[in-house]
Amino acid sequence: MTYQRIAAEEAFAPSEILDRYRVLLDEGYRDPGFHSLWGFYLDNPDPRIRQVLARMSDLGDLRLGDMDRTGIAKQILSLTAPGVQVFDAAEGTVLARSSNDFVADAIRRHPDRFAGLAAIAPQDPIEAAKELERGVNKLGLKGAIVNSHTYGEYLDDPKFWPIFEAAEALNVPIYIHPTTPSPAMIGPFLERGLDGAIFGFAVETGLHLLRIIVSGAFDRFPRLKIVAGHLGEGLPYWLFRIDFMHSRMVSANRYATVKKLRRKPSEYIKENVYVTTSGMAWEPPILYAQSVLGVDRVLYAMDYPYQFVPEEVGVTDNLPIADEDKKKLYQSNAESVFGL
Ligand code: 1DF
Ligand code: MN
Repeated sequence: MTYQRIAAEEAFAPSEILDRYRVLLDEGYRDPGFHSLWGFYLDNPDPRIRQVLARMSDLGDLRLGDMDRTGIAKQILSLTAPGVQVFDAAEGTVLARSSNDFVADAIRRHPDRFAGLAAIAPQDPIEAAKELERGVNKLGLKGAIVNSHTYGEYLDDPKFWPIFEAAEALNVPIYIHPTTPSPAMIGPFLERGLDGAIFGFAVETGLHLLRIIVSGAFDRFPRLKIVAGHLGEGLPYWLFRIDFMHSRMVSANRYATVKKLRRKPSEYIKENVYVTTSGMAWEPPILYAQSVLGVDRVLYAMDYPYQFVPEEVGVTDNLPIADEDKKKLYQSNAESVFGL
C-alpha cells in the first residue's frame, strides 16, 4: 500500500504581516494573548526560535527540503495565528487579500507540493465572505482559516454567518485554528504559562467549536464543514457528557440561549466536523478519535513549523490500523474534505 502524506495544518506568515505584528506589540495592542504569543516569537534571539520564524516565512527551498526529509508530499498552508484578526476591519481585509495572493503564488510555483486556505478578516463579515469566494474561485484555495476568536468574538454570532453561508455554498471547509484565549478568560492561563499551545489554545478553540454547535449554526447550514486541529481540541473525549447535559439543560429551560437542536451535539461533531492530528503524535488519542468519529473524519497534520519533529511521522506510519485506513488518514480524507 502506498500513500502520500498530506499535512493539513501547516503555518506560514508573510513578512509584511510579521512587521505589522511588531508594530502592534510596540503600540501595546489590547489583547494580552497576542503579546504573550508574538512577544515571545518575534525578535527572539534564541536560534531555535529564529529557525521557526525563518521556516514560517519561507514557501520555497527551506520548507520543501524539510518536507522531503519527513516524507510530506503536500502541505495545506494557512496563515499563522492570529492571522489578520488583530487588525481593524479595513486593514484586516486588505492584509487577508495580500496574504492570499502571496500563498497562491507559492502554490502556482509548486502545485504538487502546496495547497492553501484563505485568510479572512471576520471583522468585516461581508468582505470576509467575498474574500473566501475570491480565494476559492480565483486563487484555487481550498477553504478558509479562522484563528479562533476575533477580539473576544466567536463565529456563532449570527453577524458572522455570511462566512458560513459562503463556505457552504462553495462547498469548502472552515479550519478553526487555535489562538490564545480571548481577553475575558486568559488571566488564569497566563498566571501559570498555560495560555499557549500547551492547553490554552485547546480550551479557546474547543469552546469556539462548541459555541458554534450549540448555537444551531449547523441546523441553519447543514452542509457546513468545520475542521479542527489537535484531534478536535478535546471535544471528542466529552461527547457523552455534552449530549447528556445539553439535553438536560434544554428540557429544564435553564438558559434562554440554549435551544433545542435538530440533533445531539455529538452528531454535529460526527457529521459536520473533521479533526486533524496536528501536535498530537500519540497513538492512543488518534485511535480513540478514529473509533468515536470514524476513520473518514481524522486527517493527518504536522503543525509545521511550530512542531517540526521529523521522528513524529513514525507514530502515524506505525499505527496498528489497516493500510486503507492509513491511506485515509494521510491522504484520501484530506483530498475529499478539501477537494484537492
Ligand atoms: C504554536 C503552536 C503556535 C501552534 C501556533 O501559532 C500554532 C506554539 C502561533 O507552539 O507556540 O499554530 N499549534 O497549532 O499548535
Ligand atoms: Mn497550528
